[in-house]
Amino acid sequence: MSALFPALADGTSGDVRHRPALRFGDRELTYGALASAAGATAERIAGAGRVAVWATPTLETAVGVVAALLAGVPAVPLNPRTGERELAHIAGDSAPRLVLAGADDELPPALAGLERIDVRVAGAGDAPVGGGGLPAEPGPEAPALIVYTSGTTGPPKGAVLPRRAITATLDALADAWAWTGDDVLVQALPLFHVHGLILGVLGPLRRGGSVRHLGRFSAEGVGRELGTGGTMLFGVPTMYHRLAEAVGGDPELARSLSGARLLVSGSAALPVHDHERLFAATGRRVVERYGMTETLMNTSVRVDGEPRPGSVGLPLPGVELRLVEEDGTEITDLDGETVGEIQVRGPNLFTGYLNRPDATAAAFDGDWFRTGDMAVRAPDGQVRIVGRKATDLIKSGGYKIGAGEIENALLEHPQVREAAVTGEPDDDLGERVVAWVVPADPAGPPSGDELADHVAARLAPHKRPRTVRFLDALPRNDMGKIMKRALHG
Ligand code: MCA
Ligand code: AMP
Repeated sequence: MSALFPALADGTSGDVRHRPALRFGDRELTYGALASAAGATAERIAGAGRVAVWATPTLETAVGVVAALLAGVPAVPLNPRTGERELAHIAGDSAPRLVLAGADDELPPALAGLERIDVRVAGAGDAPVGGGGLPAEPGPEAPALIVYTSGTTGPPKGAVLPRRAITATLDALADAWAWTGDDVLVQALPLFHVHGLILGVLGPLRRGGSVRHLGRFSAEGVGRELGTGGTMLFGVPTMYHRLAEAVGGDPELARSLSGARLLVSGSAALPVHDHERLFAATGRRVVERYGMTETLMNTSVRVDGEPRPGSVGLPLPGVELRLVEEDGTEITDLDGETVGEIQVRGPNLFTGYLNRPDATAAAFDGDWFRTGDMAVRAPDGQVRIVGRKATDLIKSGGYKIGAGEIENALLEHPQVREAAVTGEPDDDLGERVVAWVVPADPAGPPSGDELADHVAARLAPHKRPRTVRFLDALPRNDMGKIMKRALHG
């Protein structure tokens, strides 16, 4: 009955029904129980315009999102750590009718006006999904998820992801990775972004396999789950860096990683040093894939391909990719040297930013989406990302963070006169957020911790500056524009 999740329909009968679908910590749902729990919630929300999902790393979030997809209701996953200002923006912009949450979750005032539906999974039987009470599933162009993502300036924008983008990307990855219902995915990613939610939860469910979510990342948890039946691991480079740090002194972890069928990294570049340390300790190569919230997955190293550290592989089936010069001409020479911006088109793309036709138009060159990522292509077509067009976008721990939104938050602090935000290389996070601040009173600047708390409370903890540097004045050019390149430690 579900074009997105064939196994859920099969879950109402036969063997599939008793197969594990989701496991978070020690709580598990079989396909039968998932069909029943998600079907019950789907019936309650069918017809609602749009629903927010309080996206804690729990069974309830996974069930809530599956329910919304079964009901044909677009879901907006919310980071439960989002600060008041950003949450008010997202709630106002996406205007959900309802919010799905776990029964024990406490919701913040910004969501007080919404009807709340508690997602129930405990005691779910394994009755057939949606006993006739659900509307027909919407078509492939219907919006499935709205995922908020940062730009260089202003508040985050909601990327509208249609159902066909989700099925296209998951099926292309299945082809590249020989991903089947026999796979048991291990992950510890947040469930309010594409990586953890679409690849990491909807992916296994579309294949009829299972996911084990750790709740929070730890090398020990990864070792335990891969050592007891997990076949695949998805993570951001920070997680692989932490595994590389731990694996040298932990033969058990090395054994677990060696035994996995596939280790996949994405959301940011995995440094070659970490690739090599993991290879030396486990004999396994981490496979990189490259995507974006707006495009879902564009390229990947294939499981049957030749692994090449530093490369994000080949365009996935159905994805067209080109490199374009500054003046818009396409680079046709695959020489491994000429750098151009990656542009993509295909069924994996979003339909646009919610309420932002201006930003949507600016993101496209005809029907090609401008990624802002700079890359070279080898003669065999392999893509190597070398940087980003915008220096005002920071990738920290795999999270995309716009410098502008942090600068605006800092400027709201009474003791801040001027502020500029940059990213600096960080072994663990890839990049770390650095704030350059001119205090209102040079004799009594605020503390770095106070400014970090200020940003964390308004935006989100992962956007807080990890380093704060005080200056008498920011370097500016003749036009008065801040010269960020002149700022460095
Ligand atoms: C610290 N904390 C604070 C403050 N300082 N809370 C409030 N105020 C403060 N001043 C809290 C945090 O909330 C958290 O709580 C704890 O301290 C540690 O936070 P943090 O330092 O941020 O964690 P970390 O150790 O740096 O986290 C590393 C991480 C994380 C686990 C790798 O960065 C992560 O989960 N990254 C995944 C990002 C991701 O999924 N990106 C995909 C985007 P507590 O300890 O209680 O937790 S999608 C995408 O990019 C595309 C599509 C793609 O290609 O995938
Ligand atoms: P987001 O906006 O959070 O979806 O992040 C998308 C961005 O993450 C892309 O535009 C890239 O800059 C970056 N990214 C994702 N995967 C990779 C990868 N494997 N290597 C390098 N950068 C990546």
